[in-house]
Amino acid sequence: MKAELLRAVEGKTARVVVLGLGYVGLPVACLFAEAGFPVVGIRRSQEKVDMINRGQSPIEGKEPGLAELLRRVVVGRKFRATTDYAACHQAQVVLLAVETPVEAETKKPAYRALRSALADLGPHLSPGTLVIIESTIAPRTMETVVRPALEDASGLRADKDFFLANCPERVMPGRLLQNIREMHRVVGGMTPDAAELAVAFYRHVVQGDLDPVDCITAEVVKTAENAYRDVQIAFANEMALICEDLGADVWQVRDLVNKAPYRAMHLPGAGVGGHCIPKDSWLLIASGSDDLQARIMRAARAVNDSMPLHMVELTRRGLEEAGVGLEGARIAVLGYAYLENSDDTRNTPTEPLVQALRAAGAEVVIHDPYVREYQVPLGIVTKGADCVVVMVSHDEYRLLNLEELHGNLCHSVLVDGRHLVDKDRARAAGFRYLCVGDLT
Ligand code: SAJ
Repeated sequence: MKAELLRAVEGKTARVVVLGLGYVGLPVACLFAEAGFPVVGIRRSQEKVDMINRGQSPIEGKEPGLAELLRRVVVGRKFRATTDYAACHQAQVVLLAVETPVEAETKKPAYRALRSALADLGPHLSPGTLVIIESTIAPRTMETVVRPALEDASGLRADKDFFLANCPERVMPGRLLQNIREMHRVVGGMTPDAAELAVAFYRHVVQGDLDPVDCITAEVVKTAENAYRDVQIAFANEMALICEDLGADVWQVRDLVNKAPYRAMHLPGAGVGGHCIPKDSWLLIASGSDDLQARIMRAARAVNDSMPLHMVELTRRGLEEAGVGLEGARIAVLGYAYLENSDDTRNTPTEPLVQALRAAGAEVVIHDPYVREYQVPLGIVTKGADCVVVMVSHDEYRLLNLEELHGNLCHSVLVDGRHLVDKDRARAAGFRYLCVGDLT
């Protein structure tokens, strides 16, 4: 079984199916098609499938090379999309890249999409297939969720009839193709054979290291690398709050701290969004026994989740200094995406900010050049506003004409959640300027 599959993988004749054609699945499918494999992608939305089969990428935002690559592999008939899971029947390698969020209240893994994909794949799973989970999953998920779900749905036995691996994705919006090609990857196998087959498969696309490990290690590495980042960002945010309280400028403090060797203080900001960082600490913690403490990670999540509400307090303070109450104030919020120059709005910090401002009685209008429903011209959004709140450091906002903006506003309060606007320039243009981490 292994030798036959290894030959097909090394010879690039193995039929590949990618389940989930989102930010992870679509670029992966295109890259394996470009490498020469026959690839079929499966997505539930017929509209998105039709778009992809026309060679059009459903992913907006700046993704260098993706639209061209997709067009090339579709025209070259190396890649097609479908909604029909029956395409899995012919597959020799199945990549699964579906969302794995956590429940809002319990913070426990919400595996609806994962379980649904496994249940749909199972009946079409053929003996000798390599199944690779690219989604980020809590440690022990391969053993306690993926293996039993596939065995029950297929009637086959993992390791005996098919191979199971976990190769967590490491992609970032804005750099999807580059990340997949260049990033080192941890390749977890339920057996050494599974890891060996997965390494041979990824070698056709990945230039970085491919490190074969067992599945629990792969699951821990992926969730830990993002929990680590969340803690680093929380430290920067806590420093911002301390500097505001002490009358220091956290941005200057950060620059000077980072001159010390081995320091790399992250950027404070208006909050931590996205489909990775806010949830992966919870995925990591969820896997442990009930008496597992994980105090630092829980505290980091609380600090980062508090930042949008801190932005509300800075807005309240700026308006009060201008003699305006939050209730009835017109507030222009710049940026709804969770990340600069991206259309991705998952877990955006702007949402809790807007909800809290509206709950306080403010009239809130939103602008975002990348998010369709908020692409109203900036001049219209800010017209007559009492306050502008910068939540995302889109390039467009770096070029704000502050004098023009000042003339457009009723009260000139500027609250900067990303240290985007130069403090002296803002004040010279007549703004009452407050920045997260710097109230000097
Ligand atoms: N953020 C800060 N301060 C920072 C860095 C980020 O407030 O110093 C905020 C961002 O504004 C955003 C959120 O955190 O709201 C997440 O930003 P991110 O740069 O971590 O971007 P993501 O969510 O796309 O994270 C991905 C992750 N990649 C994967 O999970 C494969 C993460 O591991 C990467 O480190 C990160 O990209 C990256 O480095 O760009």
